[in-house]
Amino acid sequence: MKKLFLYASALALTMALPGTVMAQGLTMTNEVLPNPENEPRPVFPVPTARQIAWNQTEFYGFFHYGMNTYTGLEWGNGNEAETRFAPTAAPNPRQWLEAIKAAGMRGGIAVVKHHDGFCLWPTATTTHNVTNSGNEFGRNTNIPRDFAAAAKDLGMKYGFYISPWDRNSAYWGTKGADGFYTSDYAEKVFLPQCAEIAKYGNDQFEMWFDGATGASGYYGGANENRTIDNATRYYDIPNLRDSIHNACPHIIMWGVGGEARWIGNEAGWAGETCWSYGNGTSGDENAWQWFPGESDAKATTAGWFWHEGESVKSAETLFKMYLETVGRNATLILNFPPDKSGSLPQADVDELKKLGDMLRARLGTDFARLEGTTITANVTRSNGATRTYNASNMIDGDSTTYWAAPDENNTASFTITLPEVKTIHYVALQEYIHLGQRIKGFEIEISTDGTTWTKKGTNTMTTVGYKRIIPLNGSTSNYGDGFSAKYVRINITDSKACPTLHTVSVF
Ligand code: FUL
Repeated sequence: MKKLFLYASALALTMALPGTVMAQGLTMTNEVLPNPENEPRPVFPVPTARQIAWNQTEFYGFFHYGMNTYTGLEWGNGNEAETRFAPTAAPNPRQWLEAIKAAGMRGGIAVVKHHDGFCLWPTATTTHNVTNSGNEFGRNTNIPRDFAAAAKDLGMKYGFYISPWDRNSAYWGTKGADGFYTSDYAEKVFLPQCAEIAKYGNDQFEMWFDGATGASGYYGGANENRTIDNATRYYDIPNLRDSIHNACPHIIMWGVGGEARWIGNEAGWAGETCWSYGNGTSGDENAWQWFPGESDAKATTAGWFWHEGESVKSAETLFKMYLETVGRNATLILNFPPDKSGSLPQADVDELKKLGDMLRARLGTDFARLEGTTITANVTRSNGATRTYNASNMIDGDSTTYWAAPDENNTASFTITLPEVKTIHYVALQEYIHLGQRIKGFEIEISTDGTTWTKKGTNTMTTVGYKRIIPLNGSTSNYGDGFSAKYVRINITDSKACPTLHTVSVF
């Protein structure tokens, strides 16, 4: 009776929907879904909403401060006496954030526990924390509390680096009688620590989830070598990520967390070809998971932590890093280590100000947004019920409106006409990545009269993604004298599907 009923209802469905196919008891349909806005179909993979918001942070600071600042180590062993943490003044995260804000950074990530396990806030999970430190400044330190409060006050995004590898904890890397790793560390230490931190602010934008897999350490006095074979399995990442998202809905879990990737070097550059999926400097055009790149780099000459005698890299060097990361579809997290006083050295603060001035002077005035600038495209998708796909959407300053080509066009060309001849240095493009990263090749031509055109840019103008900034002289290290132009033409020569762009800028 039951069988007969199922058969009858399947038959009814088959007759009701044109193009319906029956296979092994499953009903599949090739019915075309309504698309009143005539939006292009997405090219998968596509980012989550929190990944898009994370990408918009673009350029942010990194602050390595803690026990190592006082021992001179880069990786503490985990057995350092808590009293060695003795700041010479009250640590001042607000000063860190003000300094990077002056450089145009939109947020920061503070280390609150490094591999040595010393916690920079009063925690119930271990005695290896600030409450047992060497002086009053140390005992009153609470970096997550003060960092989150200052960031909110300054209108900046914030996040934390809580090292998963903990060379102090007795629980880290332990195995049960059955020979399998236990979940003790994640349950008794790591997750409770994340929950404690979330009390200082649950709108964190990123958690740095380092992939270190162990080595020798103190481990609660065991003083032995401990390693884990697979960080994703050991930390039970899918479940851990869920728990962390429940506590902090906007967090992108970087690295082993699986939501943003390491760019593959610590020198501040991404590949000119850079997909937001796959791994390493260039990603992989055929990968299946959205995994955008973040480049972590040191702004100073020694380690991640502060060391006597180090100096800060020049604004010009840091600007080059910016162009080779933010300008190549990656984000840039730039490290500035606070010194023993718990503040950034004045030389770092001064260089950050110079960098900010340089960024504003070189990339602060978009000629494409000038009154009187026009833009035309050789192909434009037809309007939807409320959306248009006009070329003018690329210069309206609104990242939610975009230009798109019709489905049949994987190549296209558009021209920006400035109100008058300008000296220009850079062109920036931004894809509407909600619908996936699509562009695979493009050219830039400039002209003063609209008749004679010259090709400009670098040798590898392939991917665009969230943002691509092209130096028209082909150099990321030499600003140069610029080029005179009234017309800028972009030819998209290859794309996975009809291209979409929400912004084009000319600087
Ligand atoms: C690495 C760590 O081992 C370094 O000490 C530093 O924190 C760097 C940013 O990440 O994996």
